[in-house]
Formats: sequence, C-alpha cells, structure tokens
Amino acid sequence: MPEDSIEHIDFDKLRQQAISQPLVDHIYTADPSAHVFNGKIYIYPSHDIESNVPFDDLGSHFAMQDYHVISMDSPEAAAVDHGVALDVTDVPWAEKQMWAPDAAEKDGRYYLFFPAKAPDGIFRIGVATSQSPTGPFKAEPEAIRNSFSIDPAVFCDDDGKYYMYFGGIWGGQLQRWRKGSFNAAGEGPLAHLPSAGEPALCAKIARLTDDLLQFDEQPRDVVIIDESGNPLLAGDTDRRFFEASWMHRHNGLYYFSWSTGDTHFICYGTGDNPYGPFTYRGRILEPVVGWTSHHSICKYADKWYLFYHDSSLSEGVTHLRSVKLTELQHLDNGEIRTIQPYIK
Ligand code: FUB
Repeated sequence: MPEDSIEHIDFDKLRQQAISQPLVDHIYTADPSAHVFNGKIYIYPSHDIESNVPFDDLGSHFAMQDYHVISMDSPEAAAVDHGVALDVTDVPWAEKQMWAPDAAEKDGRYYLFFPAKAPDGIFRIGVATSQSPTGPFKAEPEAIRNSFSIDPAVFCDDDGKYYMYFGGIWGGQLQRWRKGSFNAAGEGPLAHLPSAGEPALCAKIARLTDDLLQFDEQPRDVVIIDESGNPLLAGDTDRRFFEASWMHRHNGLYYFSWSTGDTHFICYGTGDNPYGPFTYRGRILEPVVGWTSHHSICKYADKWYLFYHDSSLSEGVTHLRSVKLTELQHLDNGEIRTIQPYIK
C-alpha cells in the first residue's frame, strides 16, 4: 500500500482486520523465506532496524546489519527467535544493507544466501554455512562469483539440483546489469530501465554447483509471458517482475512468484520446468500496509502457507515490517486463491 495513503489509516482497526498477526513483535522482521527442515518450520527473514537513513527510491533506508532465524514447531506454534545468526561485520566482502535472505539444506549442512552491498556500493550475493539451521553461520570470504543484485531464493528440485532465482529492479540494481557488467552511469532508480513498450526486465536463475557455493552456469532470464505467449512489458507494472522471487512446485507444476514492487502485488506464473517461461496466472496477495511486499510459500504437513510481511505493527513505517503467515490454497485448475490481507 503506497505510503501517501497511510495517514488515513486507523491502525487499531487495521490490526483487528488483519487476517494474521506478526509472528514476533520484539524485533521487526521482513522478507520471510520459510522452509521445513527435519519437520520444523524455519524462517529466514531480514531484520529491520531504525537506521535514521532518509527514505529514498533506492531503499537506502533499508540499512539492515544482521540476520536472525525464527523457528516454529508448527504453523500454530509460538515463533522462537534464535538470535543473531550472521552479522555484516563477520562478512569479509560486505559493508551494509543485508537485504532479503534465503536458506537451503544439503546433506545435513545449512546454507544462508544473502545480498549485501560491498564497499563499492554494488549489491552481490553471498553464502554462509552452518551445521545448524539456526546458525551461527560462517560467511565465505568472497561473494558468489558473477553474482549481482538482490533477493536470492534457492529451490531444490525433485532431482536434487539446486537453483538460485534472484534480482530486483530500482534499488536492487538489476537494470544496471543489462549489458553484463555494472553500469554506474546515470542517477536514481529509473536509469537504465527499459521503456514502457519494451519487454520487462526479468529475474535471473542459475543452477548452483554441488557444494552450493557458486553458480554452475551463467545466469539466465526468468521470462514471464502473457496468455498469448508474449513477454510481459515494462509498462505492465501491475504484473511485471520487480523483486522477491520465489519458486515452489505443486502437482508437477512449477510456480514462480514475485513482487510487482511499486504496484505492491504478489503475483505468480506457472511453467513446466525450473527455468520457465512462466505464464502469468494471477495475484497471490493484494497490497499490504507498507511500500514493499515480499513472501515465500512453503508446505507443512499437507497444507501450503504464505509467509509475508506488513508494516501494521510499526503503523506504516516502510522499513519496519513484521513477518506473518496464512494458509494458501491451490485450486483444482492450478490457480492460487488470491489472499486479501485485511478483512473489510
Ligand atoms: O528488505 C529490503 C528489500 O525490500 C528486499 O530485498 C526487497 O525484496 C524488499 O522487500
């Protein structure tokens, strides 16, 4: 929900109308990436803080410095904060802005994937590992080779191959990589974006190496097509990719989902393989309070859940968000029922 409409909100009423409440309220958390490891839910969120960095369209006010891991014995159970799992000062290559992370498990080892800005001001994606899903995680000395932009989401397919989806436009810098290297020319979030009639920028996908520490191939575009098979256009801001990639698989279909950023929707498309293309199918989540919307989708027992965030606890402060969860339903025709985060 855009920030300019926040002043009209009655937050007491809104919190009552919300379909779910923050999982924790002693810290602010956002961008939840949820997984079930050993029968338990683990959530890897951003840890929002008040940094006093002024608001801008590059997201400089999202100045997060560490990650906490949250666990739950079940979707109904209390959420447990396991404390600091990784701090930016323990990441040799990173300087600031620890944005949306994700995690994966392989052979009993846990991997935390995270974006951060290096001292040159460029976002890269790093990996840190641990013997425990709650950390502490030890960062690799360098970021993943050829990594760029933000919002890693790692998906393990049924054949045991792991893929990273990533990218985000505006403050996430994806538009500055259109020619294969970082283009520092031009100021602001809109420099180097395609014009409205051109194909929208795509999220990226790369298969990971067996040790999950590097890309095993050049990142490729995750193309989202419309019902006629044409790539979504940059001007189609209600549907085009902005940030917050996620992948889940249900009934043999691959569901790629993302945030539309400045129009505040979580949308999805389906395909028949991890690379896509993905045909646009609809919205998963209508706008929440706060500028950003970011989610993950995870199955626990025989039900699916949407993990998301809003800024209702902070009364609309864009960079102080709270992680929530709600049940998600797949319909028989493969669609996902759209979720209204607040009941009128
Ligand atoms: O939390 C910082 C950024 O805000 C994330 O990386 C984006 O997806 C948006 O939620």
